[in-house]
Amino acid sequence: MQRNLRFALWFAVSIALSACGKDGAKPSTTEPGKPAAGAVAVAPTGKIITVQMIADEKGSRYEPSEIEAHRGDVLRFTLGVGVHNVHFLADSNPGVTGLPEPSDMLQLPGQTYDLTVALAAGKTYYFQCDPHVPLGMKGHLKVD
Ligand SMILES: [Cu+2]
Repeated sequence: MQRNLRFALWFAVSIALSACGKDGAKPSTTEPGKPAAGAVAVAPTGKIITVQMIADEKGSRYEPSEIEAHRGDVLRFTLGVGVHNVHFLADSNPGVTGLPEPSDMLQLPGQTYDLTVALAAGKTYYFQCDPHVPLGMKGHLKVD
């Protein structure tokens, strides 16, 4: 009887431990950023505008955060420090069609995310970093 109880206890603990082991990192299911449905292809201008994504004692931010670009320019978001993304939020860009999909989270220093400007000219668009928008990590893209 005593032996059976001990075995039952061992068995229960083994199951609990093996269950814990399954809680490891799950593979990401997010897909790389791709143009939203309906986005119109634009002729590349060959111009690349680098936007640093930074987190330090001054806070989390884009540098620059106010960007002017032409259709066909490439915004090259480059990770400096931290984990950041770029999201042109539909709620903050009312009435705009063809907003780019949110980028993946950039996690490796030096990692880049290229976004070809395909939004309509003559407007200013809002974008943000989803985890850091409460800390003020947001910016505007003016398309000329
Ligand atoms: Cu961020």
